[in-house]
Amino acid sequence: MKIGITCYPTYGGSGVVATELGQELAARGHDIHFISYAPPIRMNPNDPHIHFHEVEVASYPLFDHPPYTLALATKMLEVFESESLDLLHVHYAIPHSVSAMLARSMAAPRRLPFITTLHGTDITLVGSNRSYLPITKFSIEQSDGVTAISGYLLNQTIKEFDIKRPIEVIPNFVNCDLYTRKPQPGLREQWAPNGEPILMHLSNFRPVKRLTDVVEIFALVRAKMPAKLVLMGDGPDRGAAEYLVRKKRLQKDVIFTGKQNGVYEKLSVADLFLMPSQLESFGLAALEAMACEVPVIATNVGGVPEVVEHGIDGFLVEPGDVKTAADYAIEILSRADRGREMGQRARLDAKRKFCANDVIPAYESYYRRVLEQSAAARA
Ligand code: GMT
Repeated sequence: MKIGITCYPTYGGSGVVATELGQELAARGHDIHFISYAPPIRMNPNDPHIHFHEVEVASYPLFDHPPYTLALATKMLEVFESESLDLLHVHYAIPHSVSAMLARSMAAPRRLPFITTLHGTDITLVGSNRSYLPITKFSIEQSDGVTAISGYLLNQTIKEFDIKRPIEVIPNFVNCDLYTRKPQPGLREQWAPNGEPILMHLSNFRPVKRLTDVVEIFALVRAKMPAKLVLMGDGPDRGAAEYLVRKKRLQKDVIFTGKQNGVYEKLSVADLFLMPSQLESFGLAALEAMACEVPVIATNVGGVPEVVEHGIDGFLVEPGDVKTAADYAIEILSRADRGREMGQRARLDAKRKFCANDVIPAYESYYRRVLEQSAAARA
């Protein structure tokens, strides 16, 4: 198939899922055309089945906000025509599904079906905002296919938007061959020279991630035992976290790595992964950690319980309950065998439920179904 994929190319779960999906599909022989304002961060430009089409947004003094949605729709149509795309798959409803809807109208009477994948804040925060709700609801209803990345998100979408159309749950996934415990040589010694256990967090440091709770949890752990904290990623709450680290005099034990590539090699040196988010409709970073045999302490919110099984793959706590999270962390870290055992079970669960080898064929068969339905509707 020839598939156009649109996503946010920046550091964030939906962009990562869209890019990994494109790469997995390319490995299965499909031609993938990413359409966005910049190449997605994890995109492999050397794959002959992967192509990138840049959306150029012309500026003009009159435009306080250059109309990206329109430039994107035009580029989608252009790529459909030049590459004979079979379908468009957009990740994150706002504004991508609106652009796809416009592109499909412009392409008519030729067929350009589009699928929208809902990821989380496009529904739970942004989409339910008064300015965006009607258009998001409309573009979801108008999509030829809609998928949600967890059962939780499916239910939220139905509830918040009163959507009557079918939505398919296709969960996020991880490449289980790539995401395996394969530590980057020398990294553990660099981060924890005296063999201290390593706690890790990976995100876009947005307020929803509660990054300062990660530091609070670590401070409680560090008060009881030697340990190191590695914070991977970057974003708006980095300053607040750095301030808290200084205030608690933890500078020697906390490492800010910034944004990283090849995160599996870094996750693989961790003994524990922390994800104390206010809300997660899935929690992709937790899944990536689990695949690398790292047990997870996360919050019992949104779709997280569909990913992390309490007491098996790690532990779930209520948002803001840093004390219980720290107690669980100490329980895991003070007995190395406990952490290893949980980590191994976490990998087994990640493989059993969320392996790319199983999830990508679910997308392929969904694509085929949508193409058949849209052909039948036109006939
Ligand atoms: O809001 C974010 O944290 C980023 C957002 C995104 O779309 O980039 O993440 C959402 O999608 C991820 C990939 O499907 C999920 O793993 C995250 O749980 C989800 N975030 C939230 O629901 C807050």
